[in-house]
Amino acid sequence: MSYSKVITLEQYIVDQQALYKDAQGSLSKIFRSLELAAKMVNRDVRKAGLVDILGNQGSTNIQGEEQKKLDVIANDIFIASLSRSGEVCMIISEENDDVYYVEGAENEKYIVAMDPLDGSSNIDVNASIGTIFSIYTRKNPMSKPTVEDCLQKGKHQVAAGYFIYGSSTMLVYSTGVGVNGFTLDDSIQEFCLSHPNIQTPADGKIFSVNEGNLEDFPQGVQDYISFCKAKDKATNRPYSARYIGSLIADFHRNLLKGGIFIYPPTEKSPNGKLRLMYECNTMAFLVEQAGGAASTGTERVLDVKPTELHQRVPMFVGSKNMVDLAVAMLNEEFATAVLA
Ligand code: P6P
Repeated sequence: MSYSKVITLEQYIVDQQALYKDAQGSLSKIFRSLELAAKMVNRDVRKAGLVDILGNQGSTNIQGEEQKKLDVIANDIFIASLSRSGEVCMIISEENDDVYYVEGAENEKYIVAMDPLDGSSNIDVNASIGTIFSIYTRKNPMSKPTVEDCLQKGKHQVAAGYFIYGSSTMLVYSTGVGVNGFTLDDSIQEFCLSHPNIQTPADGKIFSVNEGNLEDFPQGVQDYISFCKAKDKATNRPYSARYIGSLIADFHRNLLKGGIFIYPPTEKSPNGKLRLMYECNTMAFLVEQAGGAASTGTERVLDVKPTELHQRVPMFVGSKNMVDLAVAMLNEEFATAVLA
């Protein structure tokens, strides 16, 4: 390896900060706290099979999902590290019913929404999992922090990204000027720039959806899945079905290779399963920065006005042409229904 080409996350952040004359370094401090927490969670994830931290915590979160021990540990680690940054006033977490107000940070302007360990059902089977985060600023930092400050549209994110604890550990993030990927070099414990300026292909040959729920899906979604499976060499079909059951892993693969991920409404989850504030908005921000698209089926994900912290929305996300077609087929079905 030519070490002259190594750019660490720290060096990249400093270089980026130099581009903004009024940069105070606040966002940089938040990223450093995220990086430290991710290294600690990565350490625990890598040894999960060796230490008795597998299995259930015996508690459940607001989603009614059993909390795995690593869920809780990751949540504690990220909250502690973000609180120590001195820049964050509120934290929204999948693992916390209510907003976490950082003590002594009432006048700070940053808000972080996160899923500390997404894909937790895959923890015990050694499949890729990850941490998802979105960062906002408060419009009026001198006012008392409130939940209303948190309920902002995704298009107002100042940064978003994820850590994926997979065959390698990566950070993929954007501050609104493109998407970059950093891979953790365990030998020096540094995230190094490995995927500069990620652009997702406009078309792909992968579709990711849990077909176990097929009968629940709107007819337009069923029609799109049939389209993906139909034989047509001219349009590279049938596409490949790839579904890991871990949003970060499915999203990351499709981001790099091209493809579409769909979590539609189902009987069990009439608004879809994925949470707007710390799953859908994050992926929507990243994918649009990489040239892709993200829709709820009726509107752009980033335009949805949140009404509650753990709100769920359906999501079609990935290669722009694939998302556009899937949404058109869904609305074709809606249009037909309306006209009928
Ligand atoms: P299903 C993991 O629990 C998660 O929130 C996402 O990471 C993943 O994409 C989805 O749920 C999988 O849900 O219903 O297909 O098992």
